[in-house]
Amino acid sequence: MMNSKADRLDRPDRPIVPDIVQFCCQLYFAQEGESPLVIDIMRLGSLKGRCSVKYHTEDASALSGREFEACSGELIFEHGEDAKEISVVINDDDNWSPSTEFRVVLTHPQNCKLGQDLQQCRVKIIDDDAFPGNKHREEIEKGEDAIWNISGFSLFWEFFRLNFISEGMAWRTVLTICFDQMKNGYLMLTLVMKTYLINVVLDTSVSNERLIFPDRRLCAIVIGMLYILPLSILHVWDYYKLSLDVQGRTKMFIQTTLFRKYLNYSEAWQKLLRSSDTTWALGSSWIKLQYSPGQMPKGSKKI
Ligand SMILES: [Ca+2]
Ligand SMILES: [Ca+2]
Repeated sequence: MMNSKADRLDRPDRPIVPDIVQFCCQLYFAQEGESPLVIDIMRLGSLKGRCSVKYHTEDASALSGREFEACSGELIFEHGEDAKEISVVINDDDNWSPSTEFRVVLTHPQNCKLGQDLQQCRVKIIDDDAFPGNKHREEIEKGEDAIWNISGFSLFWEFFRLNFISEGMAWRTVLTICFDQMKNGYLMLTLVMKTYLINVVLDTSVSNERLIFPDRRLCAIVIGMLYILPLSILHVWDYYKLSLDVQGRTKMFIQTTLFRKYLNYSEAWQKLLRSSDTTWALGSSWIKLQYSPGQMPKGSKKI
């Protein structure tokens, strides 16, 4: 049986063994916006004298400045103190995402040592937003029948917004939209050149004053080059666009976020989904995975 705090302080005969400072558990959960998250640190041992540890947060799938605010500092345990707290600000947003996590790490123990297995802990941030956005949250929470009543364009726009703000998608999308206009420009150029070639260059009854160069042959050669040279630029762009892979990244974003969402379901929730449904949802659709809170099995916990 563990001795009381007073017993431990009143036993001078106890051999000098450094106190242990560690987290109370390996995993903490925080709901988006439920801030600050309080993380408990405990000190085990004689509690004699003063000891201290430093702490800091480390990014993982949750990034500081986005899902949470980074923090660091020093915890000083005075004589007899056996508990401290760390407060971490958890941010809230309106963007759907899977659960993300970051780490809090203890370092630099002074007059104590760190617990072997609990010198760092993970913090899992549970997303509280509807897919693909909160604009249609009410209908989405009512279930599949209500979802079908949502305007298709509005739903698409919400998905586009979600996809656009995902990592690396904004500049790729803008670049693709802008540079794809080169094909429209080339089409316009060829239409103008065809008209000019037929109506002016090849029609010898037309006055030479309308030629861009004094010689008709030279005009034809220049027009021919203007047909061919832009094609090489368009080809280079098409080749580079393959590496941007906007379509592939969109699919990957949905598949990875859905899979991570599924892995964070409680056992009761995972039992609700047949493996065939999961495979189908990951491969072609995702609507089945987004259950509303009202559909949660009794006594289960969505994590
Ligand atoms: Ca939120
Ligand atoms: Ca969110």
